Amino acid sequence: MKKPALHWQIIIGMIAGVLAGLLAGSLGTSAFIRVWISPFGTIFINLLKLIAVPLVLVSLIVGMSNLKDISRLSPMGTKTFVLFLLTTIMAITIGLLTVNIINPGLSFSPEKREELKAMYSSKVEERSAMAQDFQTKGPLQFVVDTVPENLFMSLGDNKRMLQVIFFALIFGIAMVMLPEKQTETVRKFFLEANDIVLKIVDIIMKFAPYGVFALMAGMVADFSSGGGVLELFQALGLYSFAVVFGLFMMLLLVYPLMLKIFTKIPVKKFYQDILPAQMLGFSTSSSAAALPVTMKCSEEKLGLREEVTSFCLPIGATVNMDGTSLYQAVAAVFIAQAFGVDLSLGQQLTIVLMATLASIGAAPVPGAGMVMLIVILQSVGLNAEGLGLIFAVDRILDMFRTVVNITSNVTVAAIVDRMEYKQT
Ligand code: DAS
Repeated sequence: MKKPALHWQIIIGMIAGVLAGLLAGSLGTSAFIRVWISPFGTIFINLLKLIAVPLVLVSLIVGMSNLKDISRLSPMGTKTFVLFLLTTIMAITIGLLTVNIINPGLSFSPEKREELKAMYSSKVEERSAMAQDFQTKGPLQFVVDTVPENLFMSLGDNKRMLQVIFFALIFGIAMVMLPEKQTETVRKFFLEANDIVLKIVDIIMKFAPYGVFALMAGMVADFSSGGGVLELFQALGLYSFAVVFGLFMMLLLVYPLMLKIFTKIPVKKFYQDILPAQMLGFSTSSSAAALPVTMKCSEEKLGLREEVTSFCLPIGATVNMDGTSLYQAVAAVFIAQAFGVDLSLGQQLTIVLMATLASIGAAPVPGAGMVMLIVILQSVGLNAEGLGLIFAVDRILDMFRTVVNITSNVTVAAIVDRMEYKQT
């Protein structure tokens, strides 16, 4: 019998994982899932992250070597960053509109607020420390962090993806500036290395359905056996609806409109072609882990040029996180509402600025958006205590916002590709 296509295998793995998690949660055997099933999910994510850095390094250098002359890079870079900023601000605006219409935080009773603050205060402290670090260094810290002090340290840490990109860009620029004769051996090396890395991606992806099964079973089992607080779930249900509704507005309105205006790619084909990357982003909650497949779908199915995808996608995975910025806007207002804090328009505009900076600084790994949210809360005078309200559903919402992050990056890459190569 012919095996179903990879994304169907991933969907089957995901559904089986949810059912296994629910069964374990209801039978009280979540410990079995955590001990014997979840490790395979971790191994799968680690394999993808293992290949993310070599892939970004090699594909960017290969992409740069395709730029016949250096003059191509600046127009492409300018178009890319303007589009990144445009989509991020649209995402945050949609997030603020959605949360101010649905008002999820107003469904809490006063006594509930006290109970929830006590329940979650411990978890919030550890994240506050990470965000405190960000605060003391200031909002431009992510610019300073982009310039690596030691390449091998950068290669060794997925959270330093921006530093790997920085090195790959300057390496590629220097290579293109030298006469082609002088660098043909190095160019050939990186071309062959790129083929090998993509082959490794193929091999890893054979395990995707099993890895996704393990990830989903572990996450659902934890969630349902947490003895959830019913009232909390009602408010969290509204909050989650506000986030997911805003994210779907991006997927169903903003990106299709941008594709129609700026490219000739049919929206249906676009979403069919990037579905495996979206599904992987959904189940791993990591744009970095899904990056290898995102690049593969963009080049092999959408037919985008390598010099565009290898420039836009790795950088986009790190600095262009529309889903994350939308979520941060909704979460900040939800927390303010739940704690009875009225945010002025000025404070909501501060959220726009901080959510833009925070989504640039967030790493493309699970839960990154949550850490940066503390910075936003503090920028509008809300204490990080509020994180406790949303801690239980963060991992689930992370899956949806990662899909939007990935979709936004491919949309921008498709537009830049069209603008750079008019003849398509
Ligand atoms: N999980 C992040 C990503 O990989 C998004 C987030 O944490 O908000 O895109």
